Amino acid sequence: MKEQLLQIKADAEAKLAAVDGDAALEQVRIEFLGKKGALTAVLRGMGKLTAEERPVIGQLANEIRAAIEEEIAEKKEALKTAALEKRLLEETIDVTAPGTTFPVGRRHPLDQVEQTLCDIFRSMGFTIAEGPEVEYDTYNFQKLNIPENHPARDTQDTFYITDKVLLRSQTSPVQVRVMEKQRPPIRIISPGRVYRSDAVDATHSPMFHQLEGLVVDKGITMGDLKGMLETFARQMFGDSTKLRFRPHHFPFTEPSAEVDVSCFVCGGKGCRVCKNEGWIEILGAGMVHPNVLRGCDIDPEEYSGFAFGMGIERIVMIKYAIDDMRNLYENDLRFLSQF
Ligand code: 2U9
Repeated sequence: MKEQLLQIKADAEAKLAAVDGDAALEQVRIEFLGKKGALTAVLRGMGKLTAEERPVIGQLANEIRAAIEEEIAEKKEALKTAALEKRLLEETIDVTAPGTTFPVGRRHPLDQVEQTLCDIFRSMGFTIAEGPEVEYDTYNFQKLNIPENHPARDTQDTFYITDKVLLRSQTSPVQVRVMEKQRPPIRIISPGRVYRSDAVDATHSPMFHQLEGLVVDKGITMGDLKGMLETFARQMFGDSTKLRFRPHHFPFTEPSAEVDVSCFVCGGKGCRVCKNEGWIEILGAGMVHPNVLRGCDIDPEEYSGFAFGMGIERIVMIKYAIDDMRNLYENDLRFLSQF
């Protein structure tokens, strides 16, 4: 019987060594220690033993039971540790790996330049005025000295909502509205979207942005206009920028001029940016026409004023040497992320 017990122990140890999971372990426990298990079967035969043999075998059986129980407990612990180790290996987090980066947006170049322009004019005491993009024909044309059938209506042809209501072709009606409501001194700029029925190409778009300015007060002269524009141009394009005024005609200003800046890339020698001219046209300007002042109930004998206007797209294209305006509207991030 002793041999039988030792054999059971050896069998149990061999089977335990091969166990690879909790279910298999439980199988081994039932097989050796369970009610119908090997050890119980042996102990049932103890009745046949002599009185001297019984306590000896009994003790050995108890020792073997205890030993197998301990080995099962150890195996259980080992399985738990192995499972944890496996999980730790599988679920490793590399804290040094680069994280997920989220792209950060930025302002559109048109908006950046508009903000810069506004900052410069604000620093010279201008306030910003805004008005409707859907305008009356009267404010967009009539009050700007452009009567019906005037040829300027052709170059500023726009989109009509009705006979009398249209999409503004310039931001000038904003200034007219201010002049009607406010008495001089007036010193405003009006940035915003304008519309013209132009076909799309590298330098035209049916919607673009303008920034216009207006100063009305007693004794305002063309000298004030020149000085103010020079201060503006030097802040925008650099301290050594020179200005050139060429005579021009606008219905709403008299006299009128187109204004060029000396090329900020080559300084006037001629290069790709200024198309070998040395000069770059940036805006139009002039003294507010007496008819326009009168139309807003401001006496041109008492007051005078100057006005100017520029296309913001044009300024952006000059500043960044962009040769096709369509880049500014296509929202291609490969283009926009360069600014
Ligand atoms: C009032 C009186 C006069 C605004 C002016 C220009 C000259 C001008 C163009 C620049 C390029 C339009 O975007 S563009 O095509 N503008 O040349 N604008 S003077 O004159 C005004 C405005 C308001 C009451």
